[in-house]
Amino acid sequence: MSTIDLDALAGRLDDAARHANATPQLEQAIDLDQAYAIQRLSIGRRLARGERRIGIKMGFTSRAKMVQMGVSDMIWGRLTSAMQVEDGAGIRISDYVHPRVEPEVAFLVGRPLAGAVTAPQALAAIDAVAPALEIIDSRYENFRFSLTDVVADNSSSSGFVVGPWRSPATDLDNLGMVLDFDGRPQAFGSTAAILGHPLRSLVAAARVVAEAGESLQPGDIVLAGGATAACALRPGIHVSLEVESLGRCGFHVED
Ligand code: 0L1
Ligand code: MG
Repeated sequence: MSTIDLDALAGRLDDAARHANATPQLEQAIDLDQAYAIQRLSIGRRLARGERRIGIKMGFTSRAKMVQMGVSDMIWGRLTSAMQVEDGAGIRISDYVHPRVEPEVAFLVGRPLAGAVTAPQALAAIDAVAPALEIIDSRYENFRFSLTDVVADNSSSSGFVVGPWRSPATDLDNLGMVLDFDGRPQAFGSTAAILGHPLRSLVAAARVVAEAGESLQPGDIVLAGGATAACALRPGIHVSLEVESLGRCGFHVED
């Protein structure tokens, strides 16, 4: 039986992300536990370079995303300080392999949360909610990957923008979302597309981090997942998201 060098695979994915160089899909068959181990080791390299872990992202939480990527399971990834883009700031397209953007909702954790929790318990643990954009950038050549490949690659998470924080009492049920490039709508969605209600994603987040022996801590950000299929970014555009009752956030893409 051949041994799989998880740390070497983590290093390969870390290099691909750091230098924006596409890498081939992983050659060896790995299981989901091994994929998450590679993700943890790969993010560990970033933390060793001084980045801070500041939360998690949930992925494949909408039917549109599952259909776009041909999968049926929810996945998650880790957010680090270097991934956060200030609302209104710019990104350089050359820092990414083939970036896409998707409209999301973010939660700000106020009290520790982990394990099997109810939606009211999850709600009681958050301090704020906000409109958010996730920049996803699979490090694999031609955006081709298996479920375990993408999990190992931090579930394609590459950057994110969080808009103004609002009261956690804001009703997140079925809020309209419009993603536009230069004022032209690219995708329309609803918060209801995120597992029926974004709070369900927070409940799932508490469960998956506990399964990994971790927890959500005060100050952590949880990205609830894309409400629409992701849209490819190109140089020179301004990206903006408007979420009903929550407000707006955005960024621009430099050459
Ligand atoms: O929904 C997600 O954020 C998962 C992203 C992974 C697949 C992709 O790169 O589109
Ligand atoms: Mg996402």
